[in-house]
Amino acid sequence: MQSGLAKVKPQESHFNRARVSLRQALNRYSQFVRLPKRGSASIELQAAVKADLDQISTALDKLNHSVFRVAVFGLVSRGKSAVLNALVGQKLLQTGPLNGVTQWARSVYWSPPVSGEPFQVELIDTPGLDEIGGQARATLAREVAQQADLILFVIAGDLTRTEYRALMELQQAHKPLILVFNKTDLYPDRDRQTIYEKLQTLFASSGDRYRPMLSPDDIVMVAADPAPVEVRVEWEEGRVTHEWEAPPPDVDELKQKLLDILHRDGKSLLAVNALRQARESEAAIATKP
Ligand SMILES: Nc1nc2c(ncn2[C@@H]2O[C@H](COP(=O)(O)OP(=O)(O)OP(=O)(O)O)[C@@H](O)[C@H]2O)c(=O)[nH]1
Ligand SMILES: [Mg+2]
Repeated sequence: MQSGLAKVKPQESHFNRARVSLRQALNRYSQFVRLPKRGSASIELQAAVKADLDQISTALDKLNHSVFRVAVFGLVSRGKSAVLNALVGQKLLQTGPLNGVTQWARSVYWSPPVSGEPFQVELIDTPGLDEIGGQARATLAREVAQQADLILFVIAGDLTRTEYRALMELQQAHKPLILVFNKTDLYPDRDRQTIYEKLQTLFASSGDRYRPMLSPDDIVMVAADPAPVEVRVEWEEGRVTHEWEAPPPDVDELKQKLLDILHRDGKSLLAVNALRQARESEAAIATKP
């Protein structure tokens, strides 16, 4: 006999359990904030707990609104901002040939067409990892990576040693990671393929704990802002001119990859990350006297 209950997908059940758990954590600790004790020390303590509670509340809001965060990292001028512009289909973020165009983390929003699941995707742009001072760079990268549900790492050719190290650091956030090989328009087909194959080989042996745990499937090739090409224009009267034309962005492979991940794992990833954040906030509350 068929059960009258609708079958709940595992993704949904993780998601719902995460919501219940976050709501319970909020109730548990908000009583503490609502019933203030006397004395200035306890007022300070309550203020500190309130900040942790706000983080749990933000995590719950993010779950309730299915906001999926994608953060982009890479060295200066690899085309991080251009990749995000190409995904949203608008030039919202400033791009340019000088190093260090992006100086602060900034978000743009993308509503991708995922059947049945109205995800809102927050795309977080960041400054080049080699742009701002050492400690500040590391702290910002760690904070943004912690808040993200997925990380894009943009390169524009062979992986440099600095990029390799940065990838290793980002891996510590334990988030799914896509390696985006941008500016492919600048390479002849054969060179582009050679670089791609080298990257695939580098990540094929991910069993080695000193190598980033990326699968070759997680490497995509894009041209977010292809350089203008000279085109020959033949006019009706027989006149021929040469003009420069910018080809449209090509980020289809990346878009498809993101849509697949959202569809397959989006809700589970949201749930896992919200719970992780709540656990960190609860641990922070527990350390307060
Ligand atoms: N040829 C080519 N140029 C690109 C491509 N994507 C970006 N660029 C150019 O590369 C330069 C840097 O692009 P940005 O998007 O500003 O790079 P970024 O990584 O955000 O740079 P910072 O914010 O300075 O770290 C710009 O002049 C872009 O037009 C591409 O696919 N092909
Ligand atoms: Mg930028």
